[in-house]
Amino acid sequence: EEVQTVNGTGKGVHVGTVTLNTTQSGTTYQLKDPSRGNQWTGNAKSGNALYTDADNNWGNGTASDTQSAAVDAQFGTGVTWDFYKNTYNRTGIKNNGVGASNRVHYGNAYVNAFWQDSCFCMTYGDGNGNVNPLTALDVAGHEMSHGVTSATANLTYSGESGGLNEATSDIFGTMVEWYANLPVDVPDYLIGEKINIFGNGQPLRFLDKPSKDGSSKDTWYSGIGGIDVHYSSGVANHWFYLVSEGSGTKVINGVTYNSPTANGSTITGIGRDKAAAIWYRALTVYFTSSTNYKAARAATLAAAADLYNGTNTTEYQTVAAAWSAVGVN
Ligand code: ASN
Ligand code: ZN
Ligand code: CA
Repeated sequence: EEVQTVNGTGKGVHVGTVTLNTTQSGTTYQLKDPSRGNQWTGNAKSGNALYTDADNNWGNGTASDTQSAAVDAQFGTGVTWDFYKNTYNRTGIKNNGVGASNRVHYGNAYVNAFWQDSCFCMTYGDGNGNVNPLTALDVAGHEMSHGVTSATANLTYSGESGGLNEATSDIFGTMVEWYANLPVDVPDYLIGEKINIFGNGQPLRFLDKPSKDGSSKDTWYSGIGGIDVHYSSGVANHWFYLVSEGSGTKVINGVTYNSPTANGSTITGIGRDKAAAIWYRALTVYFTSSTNYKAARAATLAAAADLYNGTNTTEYQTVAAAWSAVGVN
């Protein structure tokens, strides 16, 4: 059977109307992207079978339509691929050109999503009431970035290194959302604002002041390695926001942020692109599986010196000041 790449269209629950590179096999289309390592999406309700379609027009944007969450997931893997490729020249999660896969509609009203190294795949639930699929872009970027972490520093998923692992996914999940810049998902420094995980519209996490979620920590303390990694991540998420945007109150795309400093300092941001580039270099060059917060400070300082011409720079000093502002000295 002759196989070729073709341009399809889709309508997702979260991403709206998008174009998708798909595969034509005979008279059938497959939700598989040969231009990005054959990344594909399957249906967990059908043994993770690859989605196929007769006219290459996928989904109607409603959660009740089985293809719509698949459009979100497939588009999310595509944007995440493009983000890593075009920002860091990383070709796929393992930087080997191989695409990952997605499984959508997992479980019943399952309110989570997860990455697994074993299948090189992400799995998404349909969320509250089976109408809030976890397939939003920041979640997709978060989950795929767990794959990048596994393939690089391999930060152990417990203790302080576990918090750094989680923060890495929140940082790059956020960067993926900014990279896509969709009109229906205006970028922010929030995680999970589109998936209504609590049923009241509150985001899952807040990067400017992580404690807004009621559990995450804004500041490092001895013993933070003993809490859930999704809460100890707050210290690095807070660091990322401060380096990007600075301390205090700021309205960005209509969202009001208010980022505190634990030591009373005032920080001026250097922009998210530089903050993320520093984190990416630290992750891929300096972090190891056992990196803790103290070591992350040293690693990001080394990365900033590499990228921005030494230690006598605004970038280097902002990295240092932001760590001090979150209690990592
Ligand atoms: N969605 C969660 C995460 O990516 C799943 C988990 O706890 N591993 O962190
Ligand atoms: Zn995670
Ligand atoms: Ca977001």
